[in-house]
Amino acid sequence: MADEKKKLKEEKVKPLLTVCDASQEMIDKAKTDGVSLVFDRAEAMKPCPIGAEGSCCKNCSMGPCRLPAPKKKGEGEEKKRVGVCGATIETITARNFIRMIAGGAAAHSDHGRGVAEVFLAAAKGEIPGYGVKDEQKLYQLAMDFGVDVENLDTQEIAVKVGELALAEWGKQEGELVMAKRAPLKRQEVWRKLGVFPRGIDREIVEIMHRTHMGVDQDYKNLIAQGTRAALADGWGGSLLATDLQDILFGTPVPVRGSINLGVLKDDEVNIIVHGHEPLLSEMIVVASQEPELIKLAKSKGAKGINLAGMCCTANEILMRHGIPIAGNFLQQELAIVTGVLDAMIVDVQCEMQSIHDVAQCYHTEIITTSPKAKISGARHIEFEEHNPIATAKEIVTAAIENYPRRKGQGKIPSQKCDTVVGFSHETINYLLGGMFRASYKPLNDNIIGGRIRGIAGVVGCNNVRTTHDQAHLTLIKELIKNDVIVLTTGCAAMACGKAGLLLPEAAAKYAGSGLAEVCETVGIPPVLHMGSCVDNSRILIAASAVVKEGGLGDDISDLPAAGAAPEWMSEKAVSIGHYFVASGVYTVFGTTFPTTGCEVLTNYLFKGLEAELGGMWDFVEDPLEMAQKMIAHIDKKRKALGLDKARERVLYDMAMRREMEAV
Ligand code: BF8
Repeated sequence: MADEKKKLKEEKVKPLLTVCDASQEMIDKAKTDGVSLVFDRAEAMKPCPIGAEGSCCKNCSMGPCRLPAPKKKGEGEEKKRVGVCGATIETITARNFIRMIAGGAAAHSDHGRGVAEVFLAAAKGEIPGYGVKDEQKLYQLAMDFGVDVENLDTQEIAVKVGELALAEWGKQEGELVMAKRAPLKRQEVWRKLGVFPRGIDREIVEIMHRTHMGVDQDYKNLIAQGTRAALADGWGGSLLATDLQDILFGTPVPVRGSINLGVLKDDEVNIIVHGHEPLLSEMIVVASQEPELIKLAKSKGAKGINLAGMCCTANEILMRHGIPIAGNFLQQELAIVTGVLDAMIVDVQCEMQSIHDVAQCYHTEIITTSPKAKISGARHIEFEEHNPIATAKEIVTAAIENYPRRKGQGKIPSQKCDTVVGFSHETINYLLGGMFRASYKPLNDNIIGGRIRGIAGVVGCNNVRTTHDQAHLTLIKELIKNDVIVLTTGCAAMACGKAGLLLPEAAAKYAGSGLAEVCETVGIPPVLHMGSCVDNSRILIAASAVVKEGGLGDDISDLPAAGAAPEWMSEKAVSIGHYFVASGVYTVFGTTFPTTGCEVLTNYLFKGLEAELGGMWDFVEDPLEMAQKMIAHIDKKRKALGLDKARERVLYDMAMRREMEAV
């Protein structure tokens, strides 16, 4: 550990851009080609220190009011920190923070609404090619909504579920139905604090109202509304998106795939689907396998059509179809730099506008598909949701037509790694307990017995302000080494995939002896890929299932568990982080934290919230220190549950065993 710390310290002097060799190769190629990338722009433009700390208010035209941290500390100094209207630094920072939650919750939830609309149309038989793939999950959701499953046929149930789900966005009164999947004690916490979410849209709009000039000027009251909106995201919009996608496209089961830029092929038409919604990409998978389109590709001189994913769309289609992943957030420009990408199809979220500029230097066609997300200058082929296969064929045809325009050979990095993905909550249940007695009991027993020390969710983005993928990998390796099983989603999951952590073999190589023993017995990796960012809701459901199984307390906040997003960058990450905190989880962010300009608010988020919600925020830059803090929290929870002795015993047994082996 001392060596690793020293290495990290040295790199701080001259930080690496990435720890991904394929990415470094393409960064070098871009330099030779004279192409500017996100890494170059980040070097040229340093973040505004006042904005980065959340201390700038631009919510009216009397400002912007910039309130840098005082050189001297103390209450008197803080009192001087007010905006033109008199808004205190606490109010300003809290407003900025919950506006980030609103942005993130809106992104996930509007994605979910889109899925619900398509689901309802598909249920009515209006979309050829889409239908119910997971009936059992449909019945489960129908029962949550109180639909009479006994007396209706599958189609009628699906229509009712679609209507009731869609109504959750516009609901004005009452409680969100899906949030009742949380443990009862957790629900009571929310009710007592008055933060049980109502309609999804309502909570987001209320943030925008309360943060308008001259409205809510009490930082705790502002954060409470942030809590309600974040919960509406995690237990509402995101959870509905996940469930409805599973019903429409199938609940993921473990599947092998491969990941990194090496999945591109120099003699095939390469198409990358990049974004978040699986609605169109599901049909692009179908279109790319159509014999007539493969024939067309061959007529242009290609050997076939090679489809790959990027960002969260990649997670969705890898989990359901085994389609390879080309890379995570910071690799989107790099895929174009290979010179062999014939089309990049984008829908919504996390698409850098610069992909269009980078594409100008090669031959790649950027095709936008959502009316909500166009890029100036890029080609737009709108996703016709009532006839998705027609749109998909048009897009694949455009990519094929572009293949002969490649400028020269291109260069594809050799790196690609095998992965096993698709650990939905249901799959974990089956794998642990067996098909006929699906249960979390073996997991709980192993946590109680101490082989597994605890559970960590490590999720989130890449951020160009820190070395690409490094914090994810350092943190996760340290956690599994200490017998903490890791659940992962989003770009963090892809970083793990590229480093070989999503393979069952990784248990013997990286995990502590207790965790390795469990993984080897069940045949799972020590890091479980659970999907895209909306699928963080799967982690909430898995945590609730662990509570309901018994023996580890009666609330999520009792579990020996922690969460982290070491390379976060998006507003969606803030919403996710806050719904984990509000669900009772100790949650740590790395790289930067958006309230550090206000000590009072930061203390409230990092310490004060624990007394109210059982979960709290933290910010740690060094990923090894982050791991130690998460493990300390896990141990604190083990102790509260009276499980510290069990682990000591297990460790003693292991030591004894090793000693015996040595003899
Ligand atoms: O939604 S992890 S960079 S791709 S925001 Fe974006 Fe972050 Fe990646 Fe998925 Ni999530």
